[in-house]
Amino acid sequence: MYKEFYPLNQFVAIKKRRYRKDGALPPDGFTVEVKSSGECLITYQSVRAKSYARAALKSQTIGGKAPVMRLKDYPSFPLRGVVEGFYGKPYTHEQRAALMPLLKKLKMNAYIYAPKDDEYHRARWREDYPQAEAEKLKELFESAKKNEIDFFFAISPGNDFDFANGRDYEILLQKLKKVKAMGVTKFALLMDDIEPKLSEEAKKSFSSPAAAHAYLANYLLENLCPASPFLFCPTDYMQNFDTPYREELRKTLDKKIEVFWTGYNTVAEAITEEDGETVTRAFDRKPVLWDNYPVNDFNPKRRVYFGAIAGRGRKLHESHIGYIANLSELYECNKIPLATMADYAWDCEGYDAEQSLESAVREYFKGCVNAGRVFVKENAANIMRAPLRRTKLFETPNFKALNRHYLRVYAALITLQEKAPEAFREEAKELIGFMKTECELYFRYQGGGKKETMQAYAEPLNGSRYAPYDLSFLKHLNETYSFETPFTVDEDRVIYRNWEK
Ligand code: LTM
Repeated sequence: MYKEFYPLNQFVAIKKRRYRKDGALPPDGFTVEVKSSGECLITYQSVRAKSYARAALKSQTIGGKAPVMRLKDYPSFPLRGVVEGFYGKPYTHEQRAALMPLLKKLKMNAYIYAPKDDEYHRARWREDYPQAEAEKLKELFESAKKNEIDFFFAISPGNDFDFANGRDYEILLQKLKKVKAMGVTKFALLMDDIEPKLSEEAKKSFSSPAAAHAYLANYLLENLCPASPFLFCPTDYMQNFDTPYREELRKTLDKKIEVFWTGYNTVAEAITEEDGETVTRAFDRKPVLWDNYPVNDFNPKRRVYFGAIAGRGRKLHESHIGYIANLSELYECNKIPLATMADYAWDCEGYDAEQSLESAVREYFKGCVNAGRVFVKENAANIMRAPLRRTKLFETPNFKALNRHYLRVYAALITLQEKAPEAFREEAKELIGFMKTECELYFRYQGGGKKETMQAYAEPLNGSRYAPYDLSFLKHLNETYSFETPFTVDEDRVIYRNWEK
């Protein structure tokens, strides 16, 4: 809840509101004080904090009356937001525009534009955006501003940037200056997922790729936006230990530049306070956590993650200045896990994964909450937390439990097809289709279906772009019948993390 909240059992109609800016409050922090006279004083650290304060007051007001109270709140992480940083089809202009008010509602404050498959962001970074695209970027920036969201434009030139060629520096700077002319003031240089190498010529000027990367980041900061926040994603973005690359950054990267890391692993199973402290020392600054969730551009690619964020330390805010969620290509499906990440980013100490997920489900699946809950449960497993599969129920077999399960899921899917938000129905169509087909297959199996009848299901299920987590039924069928075309059962992602010293 709020960091401080003292409501009295006395309700008053607000007669007069006064606002006062208070720079001494924590970033984006605010207070709301309602007196028994009906006078209300709101203090706020930033413009968006003023909006948060108003929303907090509104949420406490029932029937036009608010409790006499004192309330204080502020976020755990000063920088909280999302990166559109996945491999896959970039969002549409409309989706991005709709994302801004959503971020505001979630009390997030940053959007980082970094779609890996926007050619002008990565593969063709030297080229300017065509007029129509540039117009859209400008509009997007305006919409971010209107919603009090900090817009960071990121560029990924690392695949073929020639560190020995002054012209490449100039091309990059001029390109970013054109983006700056649209009003953008915050930038990011991303050097992730590249081969860190230097040409023979570049080796004459730089002792290592890290030295060249730091030089480029410093050059952009100095020439583009010396007084603005600047983010940098190093090539060594994961792992919780020091590396020669990090040692170089420590020495040469301008201290004003904020650095990303993704946790112990690219997709981090767990991130501890100790990790945060080690990485802070390695970069000689508090990093920004780029949390690769609910992104799903890695194997098993058919999964869509609906579960709550978990396994992130309660005190990571002490060693990080920011918390950024890397979204998935499935714009609409992000909304539930993102809401939990926003809760974590606002209050990592008080975060309750189950409660946060439940309120996200209630908010999103209005009118079909039970069905939404069943669907989310089937797709909640992730690298951080996964329930046991139904394998044992098939081995036993426990048909009573299995029948109950498949009937419940089937009914939920039908409800969702009728009542869930249209954008969700459209985007999750293949996943819902897979789950429904699997239920039908189960009913056939349970009714003594023939092998050929069941085999006919392999083609649609194997061809589906999306699949849920628990495919133990399909595995069981593969093991029971020797199908010509077995059902595809996706492998789990390998867990790297262990707690051995
Ligand atoms: O995580 C980082 C910093 N970079 C890439 C992302 O663009 C990608 O979406 C994720 C997940 O596959 N992995 C990366 O390495």
